[in-house]
Amino acid sequence: MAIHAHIGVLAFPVVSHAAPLLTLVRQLAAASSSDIIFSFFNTEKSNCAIFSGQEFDNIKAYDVWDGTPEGEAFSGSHFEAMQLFVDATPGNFEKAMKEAESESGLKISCLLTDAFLWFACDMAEERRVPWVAFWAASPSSLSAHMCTDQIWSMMRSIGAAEREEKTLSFLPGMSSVRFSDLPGEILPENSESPLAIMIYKMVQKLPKSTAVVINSFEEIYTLIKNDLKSKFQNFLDIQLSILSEDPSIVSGDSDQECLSWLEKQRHASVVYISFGTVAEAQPEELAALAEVLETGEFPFLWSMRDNAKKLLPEGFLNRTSKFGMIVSWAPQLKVLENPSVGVHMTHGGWNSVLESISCEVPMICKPFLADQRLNSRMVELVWKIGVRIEGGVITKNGTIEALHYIMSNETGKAIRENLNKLKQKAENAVKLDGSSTKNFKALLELLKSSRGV
Ligand code: U2F
Repeated sequence: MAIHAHIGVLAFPVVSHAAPLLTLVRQLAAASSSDIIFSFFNTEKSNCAIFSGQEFDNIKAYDVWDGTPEGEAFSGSHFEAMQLFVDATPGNFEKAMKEAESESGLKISCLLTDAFLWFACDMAEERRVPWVAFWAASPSSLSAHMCTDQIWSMMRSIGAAEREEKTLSFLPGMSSVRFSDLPGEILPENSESPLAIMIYKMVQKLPKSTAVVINSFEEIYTLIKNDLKSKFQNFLDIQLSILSEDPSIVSGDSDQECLSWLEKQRHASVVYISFGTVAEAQPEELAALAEVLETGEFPFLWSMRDNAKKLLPEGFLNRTSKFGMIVSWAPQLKVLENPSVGVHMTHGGWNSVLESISCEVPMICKPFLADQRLNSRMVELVWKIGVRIEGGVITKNGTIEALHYIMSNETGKAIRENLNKLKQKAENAVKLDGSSTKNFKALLELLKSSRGV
């Protein structure tokens, strides 16, 4: 079959952005019967993490420079890595795109990029091709970012003290959300941070995109969705968490070990803890959580980066080894699917929230940054599928209270019923005539109709 379109996919190299983008691309490639090729541009490290050595038909991965000066080994934080990468854009992408065009003999006919990469708007204009932007975080955070100017002007009219409790009732679907729940990048005092600058530039460019794609399902947020639809030429919700059947998900002995351990636990008894790929809890918060797990003998599976383990109380691992397990990376979707998991203690990252919904696991949210406070609010007050840890800080009492709330028959039952209803909606969205399926087909048609030269 003749190839019609060459899609240049530009990823933002953090797991929770690049992995769902690859999931989307894999679904598109599988559905497009070889008339589209995808060149996937991402840093080497991120490509290694998300492809895990696998190859997929019609998708070719290209490594772009991550910005680390040649000959230097990078040893900084996530944020420093992000900054180096941002400084290397768009030149690093341009270089790899030329290589892909020359190898395939096909000009890139459409750009499908992480929405953060706002400069793709200019690239697409220069190349006279469509720009499809993929927003990896939650719909409510996109909605809030798109209203940054309005939020600033409201903030000028209220005192700093009022921010804590005052809600964003002037924004559609946000009446339960407080100013203090907003992502830090929206706040005027952070407007000079590199991430805030990047997102603000994106806000200016997104209305020019041919389409904005988001990992979600329309039925979860009608008012916000309608508002977003009015702001963009095309706004497409595609439910990736349910669509994805990632073969890399159980990727090694340690994954298998933790799934086998779960098999031996009682139904809905295990507390699964993960604060995602970026957030770091304070040492005193880790200590409080460890104490609750140990004294209450709660069965737990804790996904914790190696560098955080040294912050645990001395002897904790030995003393809890009969009922707990700590891993540096868990096959999260498989873990949440396991019936022994009773509660998901999460930072409220968007992918984690969606995964908890699709596996019907109640959440205890401990938000840290970005859209996590917003998502936690929606979890607790709008969807009523979990609780936000009191005061947003892990304390002994707050954790015990939240665990009892979820584990108790009455409140836990209501949460599980709400989860079940949402999960049904998510499943309906990916049925043949579901909203997500329709949006997916619309996106596929859009990509197909872009023509290589
Ligand atoms: C940033 O979020 P994170 O990457 O910290 O968190 P998530 O959006 O929840 O994504 C984490 C993904 O990593 C997977 C998990 C999710 O798909 O299943 N994972 C895993 O498989 N095993 C583990 O041990 C731990 C995680 C940001 F901080 C958030 O505020 C945003 O909402 C998010 C999306 O933009 O990106």
